[in-house]
Amino acid sequence: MSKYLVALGVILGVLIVATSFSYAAMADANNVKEIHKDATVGCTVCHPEGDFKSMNAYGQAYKDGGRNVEAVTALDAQDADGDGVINADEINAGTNPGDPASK
Ligand SMILES: [Ca+2]
Repeated sequence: MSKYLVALGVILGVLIVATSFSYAAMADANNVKEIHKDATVGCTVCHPEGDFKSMNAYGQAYKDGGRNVEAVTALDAQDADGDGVINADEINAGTNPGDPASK
Protein backbone atom coordinates (compact mmCIF):
# COMPACT_ATOMS: atom_id res chain seq x y z
CA MET A 1 0.00 0.00 0.00
CA SER A 2 2.64 2.56 1.05
CA LYS A 3 4.73 1.99 -2.10
CA TYR A 4 1.68 2.94 -4.14
CA LEU A 5 1.30 6.13 -2.13
CA VAL A 6 4.98 6.97 -2.73
CA ALA A 7 4.57 6.32 -6.46
CA LEU A 8 1.45 8.48 -6.52
CA GLY A 9 3.31 11.23 -4.67
CA VAL A 10 6.19 11.10 -7.17
CA ILE A 11 3.79 11.24 -10.11
CA LEU A 12 1.90 14.18 -8.62
CA GLY A 13 5.17 15.96 -7.86
CA VAL A 14 6.39 15.54 -11.44
CA LEU A 15 3.05 16.79 -12.79
CA ILE A 16 3.11 19.86 -10.52
CA VAL A 17 6.68 20.75 -11.53
CA ALA A 18 6.00 20.16 -15.24
CA THR A 19 2.81 22.21 -15.10
CA SER A 20 4.52 25.11 -13.32
CA PHE A 21 7.28 25.17 -15.97
CA SER A 22 4.63 25.20 -18.69
CA TYR A 23 2.78 28.09 -17.09
CA ALA A 24 6.04 30.03 -16.73
CA ALA A 25 6.90 29.43 -20.39
CA MET A 26 3.38 30.43 -21.42
CA ALA A 27 3.76 33.69 -19.49
CA ASP A 28 7.05 34.32 -21.33
CA ALA A 29 5.44 33.67 -24.72
CA ASN A 30 2.59 36.01 -23.77
CA ASN A 31 5.12 38.73 -22.88
CA VAL A 32 6.54 38.47 -26.41
CA LYS A 33 3.03 38.34 -27.92
CA GLU A 34 2.02 41.48 -26.04
CA ILE A 35 4.57 43.44 -28.08
CA HIS A 36 4.47 41.32 -31.25
CA LYS A 37 0.76 40.60 -31.47
CA ASP A 38 0.77 38.87 -34.85
CA ALA A 39 3.90 36.78 -34.26
CA THR A 40 3.88 33.03 -33.76
CA VAL A 41 5.87 32.52 -30.57
CA GLY A 42 7.10 29.00 -29.98
CA CYS A 43 9.56 27.44 -27.55
CA THR A 44 12.51 28.02 -29.89
CA VAL A 45 12.27 31.80 -29.53
CA CYS A 46 14.09 31.35 -26.20
CA HIS A 47 15.36 27.75 -26.27
CA PRO A 48 17.57 25.74 -28.64
CA GLU A 49 15.61 23.27 -30.76
CA GLY A 50 15.21 20.04 -28.80
CA ASP A 51 16.87 21.40 -25.64
CA PHE A 52 14.23 23.26 -23.71
CA LYS A 53 16.27 23.24 -20.48
CA SER A 54 18.83 25.59 -22.04
CA MET A 55 18.51 29.16 -23.28
CA ASN A 56 19.60 30.47 -26.63
CA ALA A 57 21.16 33.96 -26.89
CA TYR A 58 17.76 35.68 -27.04
CA GLY A 59 16.31 33.64 -24.18
CA GLN A 60 19.29 34.39 -21.97
CA ALA A 61 19.12 38.13 -22.77
CA TYR A 62 15.37 38.10 -22.05
CA LYS A 63 15.98 36.33 -18.74
CA ASP A 64 18.81 38.70 -17.81
CA GLY A 65 16.58 41.65 -18.75
CA GLY A 66 13.94 40.73 -16.19
CA ARG A 67 11.86 38.15 -18.06
CA ASN A 68 8.96 40.57 -18.67
CA VAL A 69 7.35 42.76 -21.33
CA GLU A 70 9.90 45.49 -20.69
CA ALA A 71 12.69 43.03 -21.47
CA VAL A 72 11.07 42.19 -24.81
CA THR A 73 10.85 45.89 -25.66
CA ALA A 74 14.43 46.55 -24.57
CA LEU A 75 15.70 43.69 -26.74
CA ASP A 76 13.71 44.54 -29.88
CA ALA A 77 16.36 46.73 -31.53
CA GLN A 78 19.21 44.39 -30.54
CA ASP A 79 20.56 41.41 -32.46
CA ALA A 80 20.91 38.69 -29.80
CA ASP A 81 22.34 36.03 -32.10
CA GLY A 82 24.54 38.40 -34.12
CA ASP A 83 23.19 37.36 -37.52
CA GLY A 84 22.58 40.94 -38.70
CA VAL A 85 18.79 40.88 -38.21
CA ILE A 86 17.36 42.63 -35.13
CA ASN A 87 15.27 40.60 -32.68
CA ALA A 88 11.98 42.39 -33.45
CA ASP A 89 12.29 41.67 -37.16
CA GLU A 90 13.09 38.01 -36.49
CA ILE A 91 10.16 37.55 -34.10
CA ASN A 92 7.75 39.17 -36.54
CA ALA A 93 9.14 37.18 -39.48
CA GLY A 94 8.92 33.90 -37.58
CA THR A 95 12.66 33.31 -37.62
CA ASN A 96 14.58 32.59 -34.44
CA PRO A 97 16.17 35.62 -32.69
CA GLY A 98 18.48 33.32 -30.75
CA ASP A 99 19.80 31.20 -33.60
CA PRO A 100 22.21 32.77 -36.14
CA ALA A 101 21.40 29.95 -38.59
CA SER A 102 17.80 31.23 -38.68
CA LYS A 103 17.26 34.68 -40.16
CA1 LIG B 1 19.26 38.11 -35.15
